[in-house]
Amino acid sequence: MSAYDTNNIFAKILRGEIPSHRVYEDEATLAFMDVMPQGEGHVLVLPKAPSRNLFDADPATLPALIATVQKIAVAAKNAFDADGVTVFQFNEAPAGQSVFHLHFHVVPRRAGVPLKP
Ligand code: DGP
Repeated sequence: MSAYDTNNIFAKILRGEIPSHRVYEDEATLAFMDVMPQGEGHVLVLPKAPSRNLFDADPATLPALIATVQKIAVAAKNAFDADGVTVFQFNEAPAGQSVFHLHFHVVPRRAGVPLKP
């Protein structure tokens, strides 16, 4: 596995070097809207700690991360009057990861509306 790249796009967003539509932030995590949403209200949730994905993440950072995923899932369900929420996460390119800073996808879902590819 490659080392963490400090110039990945989410590292730049975390440093404020490129814009994002932030919806939540605390000392350990950040959440912002996905620019290529697979559904209305698609949010990305990141730890501020630099980890490429779950394989190199410090376990100590994970409780705060999953707590923010839960906050965003509840808020997104309410904000979009959703019937449910899909949460997913990829590790390494063969598994679908394209940005190499650990993140969770949180997507509000409506009955009968599939995710966009
Ligand atoms: P993945 O690494 O496959 O889990 O997905 C990365 C996601 O990041 C993808 O849904 C698109 C999104 N994305 C890529 N570049 C940017 C960006 O510059 N800003 C935002 N907000 N999202 C991005």
